[in-house]
Amino acid sequence: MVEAFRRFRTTMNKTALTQRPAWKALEAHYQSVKDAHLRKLFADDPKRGERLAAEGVGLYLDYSKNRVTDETIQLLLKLAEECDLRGRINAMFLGEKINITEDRAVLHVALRAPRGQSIILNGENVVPKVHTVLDKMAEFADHVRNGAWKGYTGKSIRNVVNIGIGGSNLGPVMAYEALRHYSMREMTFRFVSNVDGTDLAEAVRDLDPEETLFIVSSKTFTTQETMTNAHSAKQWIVNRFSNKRAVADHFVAVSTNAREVAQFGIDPVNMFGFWDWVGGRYSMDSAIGLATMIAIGSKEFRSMLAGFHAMDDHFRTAPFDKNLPVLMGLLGVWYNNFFGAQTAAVLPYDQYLKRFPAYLQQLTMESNGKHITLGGTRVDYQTGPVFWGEPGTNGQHSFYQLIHQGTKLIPCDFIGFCYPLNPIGDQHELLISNLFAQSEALAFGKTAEEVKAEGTADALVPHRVFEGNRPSNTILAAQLTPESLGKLVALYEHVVFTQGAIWDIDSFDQWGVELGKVLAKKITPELESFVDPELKHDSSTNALIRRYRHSKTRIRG
Ligand code: G6Q
Repeated sequence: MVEAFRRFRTTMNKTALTQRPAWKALEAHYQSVKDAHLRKLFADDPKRGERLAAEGVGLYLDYSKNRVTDETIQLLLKLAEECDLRGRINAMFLGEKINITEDRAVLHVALRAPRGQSIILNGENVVPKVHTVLDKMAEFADHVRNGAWKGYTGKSIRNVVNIGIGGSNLGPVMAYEALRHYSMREMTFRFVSNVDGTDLAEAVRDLDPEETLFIVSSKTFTTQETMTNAHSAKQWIVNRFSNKRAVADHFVAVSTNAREVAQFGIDPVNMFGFWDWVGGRYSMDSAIGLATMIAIGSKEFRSMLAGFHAMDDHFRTAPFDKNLPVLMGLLGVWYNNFFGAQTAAVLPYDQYLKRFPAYLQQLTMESNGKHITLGGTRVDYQTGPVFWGEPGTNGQHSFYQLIHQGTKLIPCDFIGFCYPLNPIGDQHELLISNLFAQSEALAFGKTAEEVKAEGTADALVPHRVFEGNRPSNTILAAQLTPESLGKLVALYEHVVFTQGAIWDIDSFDQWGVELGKVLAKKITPELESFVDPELKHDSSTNALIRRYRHSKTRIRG
């Protein structure tokens, strides 16, 4: 690791972000455009809506409803150059150890590289290894889907339960929900993550153990929540069959830790591997996607990978002014660092994408929620915003009020598909007209004159005015397919990358999750122990522990 830091320090451009000429120019530029209204920007440039758009690998990005001028975009692109975004992209694709605090390469792009491509890491081409695992997954998925894989009593598998948390859960569950339309409907898929016993209990309560397969998904195979749930699931199986040998027929593992997998009782033959250069939140297209592959089949899974790869190529090769992830990443920086926006919303107008915002929360916030630069100093600017969202149109009837008329600026990403997967009457037209209407209303609003002209009583006029000038991107794709999902996820992965490069942070570590884990380990035995003087926390934590013990004892009786 020391070597990684040394190597990095000699190559890094030491100019602090806020001292860069483009940053300073953007600060000055912000003062001149901050009050410009989208109404005027559109009125002055009738072609703006077509001009400020970009298309890549079948995704159409309309970024015209952003509070930018051509000069803003030029300055943001200049900032990207000054921050050597191009160099950082190349470094990632070349397998350099850009995750410097963990001294690791960041090669999720290799997970979707086509057979025959070469990506060299430590002198070895990693692409063949990726395809060996994919082939093994495909063979296994086929066996489960066609009933050839049998449980302990000889019955075929009808239920698959993925046990994993964080990156080993959010990607698989998001992808399963997103691609449910393509999934094998005769089978049931469940995803257990929380150490709260309710999660496992509710997931298995109506399942027949004879027909249930557990996938224990854990890169490390030591994560407390996952291993606790996996051991409870193992007990559920052993209790049912009164024989430990049943474990081998009802459990497979996805991990990098063969030793722990074998110790758990899973035949290492049924372990699907991946590598330390795949970060948890970037792993849904590795073996961590096994549940997804069983659900949709290996052909569709590979088409999802092709979608990822197409976006990787676009990100690597497209000029920055036509590069979707670069443009979106820079626009995010513009609002985060110049307008002071604290949050960003993602609003997919597709019910299948209901877990997409939760997935993006981890991707964006775990990656860019950092306050130390690659050089080891504290940043003097804002980094990653709070990311949140819900599918439309549901959100319209809850939190959109605040986006339209609240006091906070919330840049939004609207996502829509032109062809529905479930055409029922005119419902899709209603859905998409709502999407377009929302971005229009946010941008242009409604003036006091317009409200008055409708005959509104004077006292009500201010309440019914929409100021507008609320920025948004709209991303349109033809249809939600495995391939378009791959493109969409890769788009956001690279948006995160772009922003991390600008903010000069390590988007691939997650030290911020460690402290809580350590403290929880210390507290667990204290909840059961009644030797009060042993409590050595702050007075608040001590009081909470005592309160918990007391209440639990009273309920237990
Ligand atoms: C993601 C993080 C984290 C990780 C989980 C699960 O980037 O590393 O969310 O995925 O902590 O870890 P395991 O897969 O090792 O159980």
